[in-house]
Amino acid sequence: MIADRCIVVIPTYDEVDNLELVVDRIRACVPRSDVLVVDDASPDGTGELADKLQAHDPQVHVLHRAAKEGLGAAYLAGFAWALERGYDVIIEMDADGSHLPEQLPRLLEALPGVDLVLGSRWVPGGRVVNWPRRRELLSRGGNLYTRLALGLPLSDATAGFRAFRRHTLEGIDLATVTSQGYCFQVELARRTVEAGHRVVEVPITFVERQAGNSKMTGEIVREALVRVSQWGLEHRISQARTFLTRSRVPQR
Ligand SMILES: Nc1nc2c(ncn2[C@@H]2O[C@H](COP(=O)(O)OP(=O)(O)OP(=O)(O)O)[C@@H](O)[C@H]2O)c(=O)[nH]1
Ligand SMILES: [Mg+2]
Repeated sequence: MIADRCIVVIPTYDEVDNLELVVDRIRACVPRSDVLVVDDASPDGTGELADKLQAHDPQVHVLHRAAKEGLGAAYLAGFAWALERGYDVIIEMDADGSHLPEQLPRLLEALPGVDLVLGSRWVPGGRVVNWPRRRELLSRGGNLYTRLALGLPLSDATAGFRAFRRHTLEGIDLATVTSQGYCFQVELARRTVEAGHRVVEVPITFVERQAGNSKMTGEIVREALVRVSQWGLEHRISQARTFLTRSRVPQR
């Protein structure tokens, strides 16, 4: 396990005030892990800052993308980069300080014997700090709806602090993943569970960003609502089909 090659993939858009601290903390907390910053041509100079960090540390890498295409597309590009280079463990993490690098070891410790570890706010021991009530309600409500609609046995399917084994990502047809915002996290969690992979949730502390602006938009919420409802309907139809097939009286 300790010999596994790990990489933390961090998508960034306008995170110039957050990136250096988060990268430093990751390198201090899990020195054996590499870091890949996936920047979508941030106008605030985040990409240039990432280049500077890379120049000083051979374990920091940067993937520059031409334009802002959303969290999902950035992660897919980062995963492809990491899989091509043979990493065994691929970790998702935000740049804004909401995910604590100090809790990375906790995620990695839970990985033996499972395929995906989710850092979860909504399991016992998980918590949020300084999050506006409105955001907490949105996250709790969204997760409850997701669980009920999709029958997913997860408390925090929208969480973005996770550790995948490479074979878990290889077992998902990433070319067909099209979600952009939070929904990307739900889509990956759902596909992982459907592929029969083992998922565990470990409690994390999620801290509201102190610098920079949230990229959350109404469109991101709308995308999640529409897609989760669609997948929920498909899930129920397939359950009903299975039930009808099983309950059919055998014909002679
Ligand atoms: N490369 C890239 N990164 C993005 C994009 N949108 C968001 N990000 C990054 O994805 C991470 C999560 O985005 P946030 O803006 O923090 O969104 P959030 O965590 O859902 O919202 P808050 O809780 O309000 O911060 C951050 O590191 C962002 O910089 C994008 O289009 N491209
Ligand atoms: Mg954030």
